[in-house]
Amino acid sequence: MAAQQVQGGFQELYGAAPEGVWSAPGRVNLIGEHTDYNDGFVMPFALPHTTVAAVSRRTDGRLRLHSADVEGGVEELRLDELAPESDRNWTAYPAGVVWALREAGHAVTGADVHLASTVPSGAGLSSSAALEVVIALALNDLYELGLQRWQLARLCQRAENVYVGAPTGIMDQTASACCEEGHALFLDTRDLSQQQIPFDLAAEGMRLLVVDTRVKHAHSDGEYGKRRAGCERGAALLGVDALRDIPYDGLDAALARLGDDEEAVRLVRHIVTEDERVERTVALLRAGETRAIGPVLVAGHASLRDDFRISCPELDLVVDTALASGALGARMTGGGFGGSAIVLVEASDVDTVTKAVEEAFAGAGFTAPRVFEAVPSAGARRLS
Ligand code: GAF
Repeated sequence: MAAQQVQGGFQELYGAAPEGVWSAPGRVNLIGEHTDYNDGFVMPFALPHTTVAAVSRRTDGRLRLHSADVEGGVEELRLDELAPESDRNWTAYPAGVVWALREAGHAVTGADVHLASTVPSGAGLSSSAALEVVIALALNDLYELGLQRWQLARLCQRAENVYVGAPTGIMDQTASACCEEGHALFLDTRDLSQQQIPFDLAAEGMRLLVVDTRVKHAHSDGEYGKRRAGCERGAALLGVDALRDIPYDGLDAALARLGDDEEAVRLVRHIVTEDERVERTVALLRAGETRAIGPVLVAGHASLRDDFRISCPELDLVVDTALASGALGARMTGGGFGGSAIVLVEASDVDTVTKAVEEAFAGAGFTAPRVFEAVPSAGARRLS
């Protein structure tokens, strides 16, 4: 998305040039799903798809919002009237960030905003986090708040949890705020410590495809919250603060303690094995054994499908078809119940695997998927 275009759009709407233009990317998660609200490990990377915001400050306590991607004119909100769960529209995300900044004591007195995005929405690629983070970064710069990237991510998560009312973890906002080009982000969600892991598949003759199934997912729907509550219940039954505290070699003992509580057994098993899969993926990448992460991705999908039960027929079809047509690995990515899958392939197999998935979808009578290559890209930044 070109900065000049968004800058020009701002000028037309508000009659003056913006003070600056910022961008924040969507993400895909390589491995580590639903571990972030269990204090566990995740490993996302930023997409080249971004949300771009042209922004200027205001001093009159008003927030004016406009998106090139949404029908309708400028939305005007009063800062002193912002209230959690009062808004069910897209404006809740940027307004929630302003609310969270002010609630944390930061003197934000208003803003004019014009946005445009190339992050597909409802595809499990964190369009909401991109929208939150671009606003947080812009206001942090313009109001000279001095907040660090991880602090901006926390405030954005608070906006999403409290203002929007979706009980998500910290992965997506941190990915959008902190990822670096050519790297995946190994994030410990307990203390937000981060390691940038070089992840350049092209140099090794591979590609990572994203397959957007076009099945829309939504986090505020009840199933995500039910999984989260179920994990918290599992931790309480096992007497730990979070499921992160169950070591992988203590899993069998923990499951034995849960007895015939089948629901808790399934959720705990997914989280504990998924944390181990993230650590194994990091070790393999560090050892230069990139192709060996394929089976780890496949095991992650099986766990999400069978234990966590958040896959859907379209996601399973992508994974099964990709593997049957020669992919090195594949799994659903993100919150689940639709959205996207990722597929690790040899560069020479991209066309074969893509065609096989498209044909399988047509054969099953599903909406045609959108397939694109994901290249680890830059995190949020100021463009001008
Ligand atoms: C969604 C949430 F927003 C994240 O916090 C994370 O829990 C993810 O689903 C699943 O790993 O993207």
